[in-house]
Amino acid sequence: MTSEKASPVAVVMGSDSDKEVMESCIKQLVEFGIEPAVRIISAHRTPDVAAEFADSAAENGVKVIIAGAGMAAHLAGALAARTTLPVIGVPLNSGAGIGGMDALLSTVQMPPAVPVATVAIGKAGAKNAAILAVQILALGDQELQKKLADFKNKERAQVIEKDSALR
Ligand code: RP5
Repeated sequence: MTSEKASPVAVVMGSDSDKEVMESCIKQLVEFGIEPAVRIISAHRTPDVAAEFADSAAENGVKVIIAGAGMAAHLAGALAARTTLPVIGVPLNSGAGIGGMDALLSTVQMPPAVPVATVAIGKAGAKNAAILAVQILALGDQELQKKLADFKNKERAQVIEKDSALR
């Protein structure tokens, strides 16, 4: 993992206990050739750092922010409140016994004017957050568009292969 590095994608998580799940996001970005800047920042425990990070993200070259957090997950929203960069929120299952529904609702239910593009709970969402970030960056990057097309074709081929194996 890297930190404080100029990268078009920043992956922020609320705690080091989120690291294992958010690794799926980081790994997927790296597969697309993007080494993200990775930070642990808590909307509740380090709100000053969250504000400073959001305020300076655009000038630091960040184009998309991915924020993963569990429980009353305000991280993505708190960052989105202070930047015009797109923010993708990954709700995490903190193990509080409600399967991540707490984080899902906290992340997705943003008020009008402050959107957070919320993906699924946990690893699947973390992976999709990376793909969505790449899709956003690919709007202005033909090389990334090609990588995305190859990725989708590979996914398609795998399903066809599994279907053939089953038949
Ligand atoms: C959230 O609370 C974090 O994102 C994490 O998912 C959860 C629990 O944090 P720890 O108590 O494990 O640091 O802020």
